[in-house]
Amino acid sequence: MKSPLIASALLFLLATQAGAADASFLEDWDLDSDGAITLEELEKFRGKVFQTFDTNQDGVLDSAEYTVFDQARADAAEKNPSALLQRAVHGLSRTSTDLNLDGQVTREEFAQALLAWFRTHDRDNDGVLSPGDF
Ligand SMILES: [Ca+2]
Ligand SMILES: [Ca+2]
Repeated sequence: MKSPLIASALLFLLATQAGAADASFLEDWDLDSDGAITLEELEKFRGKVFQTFDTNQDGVLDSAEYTVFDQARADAAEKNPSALLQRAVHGLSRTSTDLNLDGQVTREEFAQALLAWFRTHDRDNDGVLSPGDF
């Protein structure tokens, strides 16, 4: 009688780790909620993305892991339709981040792509993404 219960508890834990935990921090990457994103906030966001979505912790986001990340960004943008989140849905798609097109996004690729994305949107080049930038 015990094992089905344990199995469902495990499934619940796995589902929670893979899914529900993700979207909230995507809404929170403007850590001090002032409507602007600094490079420092971007770096923290980057670290959290890898920690959260690299579920097998091998240092790359593979196709399945990236699909979860895509879905989490879309969900977050739906819940909180800020201009920044809308930009992040498309701007951080794997076609932008998988720079060598091998189907996997490494930490380095993600860092480069995120920085490029930041620079593209930081129109006045002050190192801060503020509402005037997008
Ligand atoms: Ca991985
Ligand atoms: Ca790659």
